[in-house]
Amino acid sequence: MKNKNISIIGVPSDYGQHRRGVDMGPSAIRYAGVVERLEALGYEVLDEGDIQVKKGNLIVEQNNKLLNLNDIIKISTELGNMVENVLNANRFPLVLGGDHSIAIGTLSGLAKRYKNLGVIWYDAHADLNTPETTPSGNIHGMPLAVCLGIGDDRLTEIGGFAPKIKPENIIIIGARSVDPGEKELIRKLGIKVYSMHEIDRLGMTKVMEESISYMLQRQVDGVHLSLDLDAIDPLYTPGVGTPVPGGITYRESHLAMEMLEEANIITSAEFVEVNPILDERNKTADTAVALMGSLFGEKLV
Ligand code: 5AB
Ligand code: MN
Ligand code: MN
Ligand code: MN
Repeated sequence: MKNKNISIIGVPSDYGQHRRGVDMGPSAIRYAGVVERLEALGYEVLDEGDIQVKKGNLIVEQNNKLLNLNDIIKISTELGNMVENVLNANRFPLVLGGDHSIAIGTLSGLAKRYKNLGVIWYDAHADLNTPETTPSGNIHGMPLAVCLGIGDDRLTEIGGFAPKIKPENIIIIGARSVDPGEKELIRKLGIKVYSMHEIDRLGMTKVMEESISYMLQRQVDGVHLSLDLDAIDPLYTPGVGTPVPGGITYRESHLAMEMLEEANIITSAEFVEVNPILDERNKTADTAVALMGSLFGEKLV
């Protein structure tokens, strides 16, 4: 039975990376009509508002391997609590970013409820860096590693326990910019990845069929969709901080969302990295909301 009650949580944080403006992502997505779109599909949508994020000058220190660590700890802790409350109210958490570092908070809340959580990481990147491997010091390149319990303790222990997820319960879809340390971790942990190569070769239909059966085989008790808008080709989503050419198309992404909806496996979702300052007339937020439409059951005909 599908959860017809959705709670929207905005996380206006740009602390996980260098490019300002991604803190306005939740506003851009609201402006693109997320509430109306989901209500039209028969959902009861409650906008819980935004997590408190302090605004000010970002610290840009040289040789810092964990930029804005303290702010990210604070935001993640609050977001984790919020997600936990939403789950306790039997509502579907729909988190709007903000840069991808916010996934640390989302997953810390989800992991309190789901002990065998599946995660679909839809992204051009693997987000598996650590303070040792990061080329940038940006924490938005680390959240998947953090949730696996790999990295700085102050991040991995958010919520009071680690790890939040198991490597065999993760599927990365859309990868095409993966750092050497991340590749090593993928191999070592046996994380399942459908890179652009597999998407080209198998087609999105097969990729999603396999992904869905993989999750069912793993007997997960929930599946979280963490969707970084940079998974999609920058042609359709130019408003992201780290665009990589050669991405997933608009239609392939809709197909992926439609197949997840048909399989009825998604129990929470987050849409991240929408930066309206870098965007063209809110195109990226519009794409995010259109994809949410498909994820929540919109039909073309
Ligand atoms: B995103 C890079 N791997 O660690 C790094 O957008 C990019 O959340 C990370 O996927 C991109 O800085 C993080 C080079
Ligand atoms: Mn990315
Ligand atoms: Mn990401
Ligand atoms: Mn990015």
